[in-house]
Amino acid sequence: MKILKIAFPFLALLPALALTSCPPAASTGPVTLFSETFENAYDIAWDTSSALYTWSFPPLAGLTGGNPSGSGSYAFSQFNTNANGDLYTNSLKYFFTTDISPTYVRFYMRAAQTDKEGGYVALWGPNPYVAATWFFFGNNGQFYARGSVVGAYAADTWYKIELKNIDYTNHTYDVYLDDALVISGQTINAAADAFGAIALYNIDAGSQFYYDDILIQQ
Ligand SMILES: [Ca+2]
Repeated sequence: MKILKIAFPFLALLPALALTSCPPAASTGPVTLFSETFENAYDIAWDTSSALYTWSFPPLAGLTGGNPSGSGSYAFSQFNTNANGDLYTNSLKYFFTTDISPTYVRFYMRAAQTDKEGGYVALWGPNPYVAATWFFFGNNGQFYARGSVVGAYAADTWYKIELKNIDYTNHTYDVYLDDALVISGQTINAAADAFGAIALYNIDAGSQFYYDDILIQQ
């Protein structure tokens, strides 16, 4: 009887032990690989070595219009005072600790004008960091995603841009503007089978673009 009394409580624990010893169920939610809200200046350690831009964090309250930024009280402003020809190598950039293969990228953008090129969000492939794909505002009032027109844009208006279904086998993704699918199967540079860095930059002198809530998930 003594043995039974001792054994029974132990046996009663077996189902719990069996459950905890199982491998965890596969996660069904997205995993955030990168997030920048600009709520306290920079959330992450960007490479800010370039001296070609004026960078600031203006309150969102003074930046109305369009699809409101995702959250928070501050945005990021990139103003270019230099002559044309600023290169993406002089951008605000961040090199991922390890190469990433996200399936979803989201950011909010606002242009202060429609006649200047800039507001780039570029994703580079792994080292040597070939440009994999990029989004920007053209100097003709049109959005672009790696050479494809996304649509017309207005000044002083926030837009929500999403890259979905990023496919590293076929090197394609879908572009959403304010929750509407605008380009299906946009291409990524075939040499890039992952992303090694992200860069924000302008091209034209006197251009100002606002960014907020950059999110990269897998
Ligand atoms: Ca913010």
